[in-house]
Amino acid sequence: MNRAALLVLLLPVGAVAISNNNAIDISATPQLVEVVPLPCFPSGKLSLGMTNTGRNPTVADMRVSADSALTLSRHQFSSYLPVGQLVTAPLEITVPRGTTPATHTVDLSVGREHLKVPVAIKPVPQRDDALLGEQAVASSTNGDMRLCGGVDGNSDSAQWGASGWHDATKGVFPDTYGVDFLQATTIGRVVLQTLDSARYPAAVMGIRDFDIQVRTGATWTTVGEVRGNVLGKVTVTFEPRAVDAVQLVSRDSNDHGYSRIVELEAYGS
Ligand SMILES: [Ca+2]
Repeated sequence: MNRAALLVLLLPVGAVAISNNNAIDISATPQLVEVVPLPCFPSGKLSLGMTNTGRNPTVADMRVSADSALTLSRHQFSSYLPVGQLVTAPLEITVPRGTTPATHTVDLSVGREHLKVPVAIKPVPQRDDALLGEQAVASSTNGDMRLCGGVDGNSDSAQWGASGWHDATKGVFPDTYGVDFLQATTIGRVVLQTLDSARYPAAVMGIRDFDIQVRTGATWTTVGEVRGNVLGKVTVTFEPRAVDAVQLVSRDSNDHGYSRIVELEAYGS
């Protein structure tokens, strides 16, 4: 083979290597993801990463795929990549209620680079709190907040931004927040945890006036009324009964602005 032929063979190989982003490292944290088949249960969170290990900045496209059992919040992660710097993006993985426990895989690829991340579908855990992880229903949800934030099992006001809920109708009441059960569930105690932190005390920012209502068939019944609350945690008890839904009706907050819930819980007794 003469030198000209050798160059013709080598040059395209080099070009292909660059266009396939062979200098991109793929990473994912954690390395094993667990998913609970409940609509508002916090699980299935993965941080996708790309690191440019080449010599020049570039733009890279990560393909994100999985088998049909898994629902992915994104199928692509595209980013400008400076040299030597980890760039990340969140991926949320959910599965429908009733999905059989098993291990699946999320496939990440950039050019010829691949990474497979195992995803373990877990059984639904035993829950004393009948609202935990169930699909929340609200009159409105502020754009900065998550509808699931009030039933995700996290009642830490310090993590308000990631794990709280408030409505989208500032200064307008009532607001409602609750859960529709899939089947009648016995409830006799509801616990409200409203925003209560050193910076934002309940007496300043929390829910002040509220009713607890339960629904049987199409009929809502008020089982508790609280007025003038200044506490972060309020428990409302009533005679246990089988109900189809539970909701909090917020009638005012201490700042007369938003209805803020860090966690709403409901128990049989
Ligand atoms: Ca929460």
